[in-house]
Amino acid sequence: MEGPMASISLAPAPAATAGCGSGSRFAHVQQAPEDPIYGVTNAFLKDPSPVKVNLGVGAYRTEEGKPLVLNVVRKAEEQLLADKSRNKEYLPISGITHFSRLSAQLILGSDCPAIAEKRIVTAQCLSGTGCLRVGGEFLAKHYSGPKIIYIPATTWTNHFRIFPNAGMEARTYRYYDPKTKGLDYEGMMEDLRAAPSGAVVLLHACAHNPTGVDPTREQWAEIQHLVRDEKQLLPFFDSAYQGFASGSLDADAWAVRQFVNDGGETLVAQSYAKNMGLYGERVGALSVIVKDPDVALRIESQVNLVIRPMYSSPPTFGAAIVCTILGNKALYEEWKVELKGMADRIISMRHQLFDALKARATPGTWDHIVNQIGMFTYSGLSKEQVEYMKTEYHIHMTSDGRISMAGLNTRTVPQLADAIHAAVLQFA
Ligand code: KET
Repeated sequence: MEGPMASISLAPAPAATAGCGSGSRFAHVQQAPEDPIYGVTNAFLKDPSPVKVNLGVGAYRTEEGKPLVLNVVRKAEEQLLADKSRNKEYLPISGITHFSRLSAQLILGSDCPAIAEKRIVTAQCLSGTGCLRVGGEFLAKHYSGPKIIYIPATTWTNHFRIFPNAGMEARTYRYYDPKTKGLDYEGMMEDLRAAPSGAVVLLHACAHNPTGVDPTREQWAEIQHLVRDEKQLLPFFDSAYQGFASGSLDADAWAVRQFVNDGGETLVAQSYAKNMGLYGERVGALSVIVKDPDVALRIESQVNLVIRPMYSSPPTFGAAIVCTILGNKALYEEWKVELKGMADRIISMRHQLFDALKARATPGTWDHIVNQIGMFTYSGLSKEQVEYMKTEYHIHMTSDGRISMAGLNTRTVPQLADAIHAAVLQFA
């Protein structure tokens, strides 16, 4: 064998020299592929251009291009720091109980029967990703149906790793139709209909990432009928953008509430990364809604048993911020205004980009820029076009053509429009 592998013996090393041989015991480790989203940030950081723009990761930026800490978050932090009775004890395995209750109310509505009837288990987990991971492992260990999760064929790339790592088999259902730049509704229904009865189905609660394409309310009703009545699938909602899609927390929770309020069993992973701007604080809530309060109690014990050997218990500060905001009427109202401000700025970026492309008479149809929902525009630009825009215009985005609209501002819209225009002409 040639190269760095050559010094590795595949035969067991003699006991006396174990661990002290000439080569590394890890020399066989292969370079992992870069994460499709974090990789964009890395390339952006390495780009020396003063006009570089990062439209990769879904993280909100102000009109000045800066990360935003919400005012309500600052106020909550000040209150927490001033409270000298606070300590640094471990939280319970499933986090702050008050946080869990407030989170369940936020996503399901405070009048949700499942909450009143104690048919819900909510655990504070490490942001949306942690909720999906813990939920996935809980299902892999305890779900009585097929341990298969159906994921949209185009989705947040991490879904494809989270569920197999948790022990679930991941399969896909058709979701996005590149021809119409809309929902492949027929394909989705056909694939879910062909799934084994009782399989798990991952649904984006709103503002589907990366496509920005959500089912209509009529389509949701038919999906719900298929999931509940025809196939007895188990819905697992990923809610990473509540409030970010429309600016309304209630409107963006509509689909989740429809499913939970029909009395069927449902899982929900909630993230506070985007809607409270708590990205790095890693705050989220996993809810398992079932039919019976006794079952809920036992599930709680098993969710704890998933968490305890994984990271023992969650961090305190981010969840305390969320509790402070959700538990105080004035702060809660202020948060809703700030959240709407972020959603509105993103929507205005959509219109500015659309107008800028129209003004340049860029070939193609661009209606999807204003029609898609949430943080991203799934532009339809090819890998080559994305690469061209990076080298020629210092615009960084994921290779699937996803544009984080939250990373744009009035100053960078013309630069992006110029780049798209040139890329479209270059690779017509
Ligand atoms: N679900 C979806 C659909 C999602 O887009 C994200 C993050 C998450 C879950 C997880 O977020 P968390 O920070 O764990 O609460 N998406 C953006 C950031 C990332 O890739 O981590 C993104 O797509 O850019």
